[in-house]
Amino acid sequence: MRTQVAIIGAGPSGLLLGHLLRQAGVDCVVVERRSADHVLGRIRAGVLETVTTGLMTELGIDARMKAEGLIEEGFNLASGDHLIRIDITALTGRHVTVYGQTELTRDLMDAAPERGLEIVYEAEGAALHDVEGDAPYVTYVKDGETRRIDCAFIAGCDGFHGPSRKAIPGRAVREYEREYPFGWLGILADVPPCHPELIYANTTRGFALASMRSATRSRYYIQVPLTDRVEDWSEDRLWNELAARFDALSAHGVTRGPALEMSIAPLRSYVFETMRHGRLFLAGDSAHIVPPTGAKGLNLAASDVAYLSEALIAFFKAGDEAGLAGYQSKALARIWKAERFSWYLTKLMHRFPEDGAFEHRMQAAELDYVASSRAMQAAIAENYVGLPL
Ligand code: FAS
Ligand code: PHB
Repeated sequence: MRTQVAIIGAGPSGLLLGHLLRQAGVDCVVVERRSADHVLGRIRAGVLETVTTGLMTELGIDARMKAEGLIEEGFNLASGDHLIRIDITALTGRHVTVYGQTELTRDLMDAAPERGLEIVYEAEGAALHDVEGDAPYVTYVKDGETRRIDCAFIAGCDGFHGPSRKAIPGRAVREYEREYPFGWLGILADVPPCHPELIYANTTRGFALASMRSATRSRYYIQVPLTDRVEDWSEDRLWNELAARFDALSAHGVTRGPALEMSIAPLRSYVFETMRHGRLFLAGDSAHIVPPTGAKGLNLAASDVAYLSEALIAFFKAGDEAGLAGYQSKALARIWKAERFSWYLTKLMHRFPEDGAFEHRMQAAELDYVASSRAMQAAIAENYVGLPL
């Protein structure tokens, strides 16, 4: 088959890009390795910046998000036994929306058929060809048959473990990485949140995050050593740990209940700066990873897609190549600022194995300064709600 843009990956990046291109009349096809149910089964991000919600509104696929999403006008950092509320609306005039990535992905998937967005699920072995030429193509295997998509451009939206980065020759690659010496153990449960807003806590027992998906569904995380496996944690052990970290801090205390999901995610900062190579463009986790402390991962994917869709549409509609030429530098400017913010909050809020009493005092002093400084709170707030495009 032939199309204008072949998109690899049906996560938020690939689906948002596909819908934006189709809405502008640009032909595209999304090729996804997994089934739709598998993609929806991954529990990931929970906080959406207005950049992300704005794309859903631009697409007219925002009805459920507006009905079910929670508008959050502040969030909390906790040092020891007290909360520091960051009043993001008073400080920035903006807000964030709590609406799970799973639900956003579901909305985008559900809207695909009526909008003519073709998604090929369970497409195995996607491979990229001739990305340095003028006639790139993608091959994959579906139901035992090898298929080919000839296109003008390939969008690598295939996440951190996908094939797109590997299609770029080593001579062209610039990448930066930092791995953190701990992971996040997460639990999703149908229990009311312990607090009306998110709490990021730096406790003597380690970092913990109290988040939510709705007034009846909570999402919690605690920092765990990299050697921990999810099998090492019974639900009771995790609820006990969460109660120890949040009961004294939160308005309602931790409510326990059966886990809908429990998983451990590693933390890393990663930027693959070669976001364009020939006719291949990378967007989302295929090009960058942030520690989830700043709630930036999904939102960075959205800003990449906002830039890339605009550039591709200008090319196909007006023959204008300026956006494509400027995509990488424009996306990287926002990516690196989000990487900095996520790294800053991760260093501030986690207990690093190599740290001692002095480093813990530095964290306490920084949080004490945040508590006393409107300027610092404003700096944190404007990064948390998302820097302008
Ligand atoms: P995704 O990884 O979501 O999607 C890539 C898609 O490409 C997947 O569906 C994959 O199956 C597909 N794919 C891969 N290889 C392929 C191939 N060969 N052929 C075809 N398709 C292929 N962000 C936050 O803000 N908060 C969080 O709490 C948070 N938690 C996270 C936990 C985990 C375990 C992970 C991995 C990420 C987390 N993130 C979080 C970040 C996450 O939300 C990403 O930023 C977001 O999913 C980015 O979306 P995509 O770029 O679409 O990548
Ligand atoms: C979540 O609800 O999953 C969540 C919220 C904020 C973060 C990370 C994860 O920073």
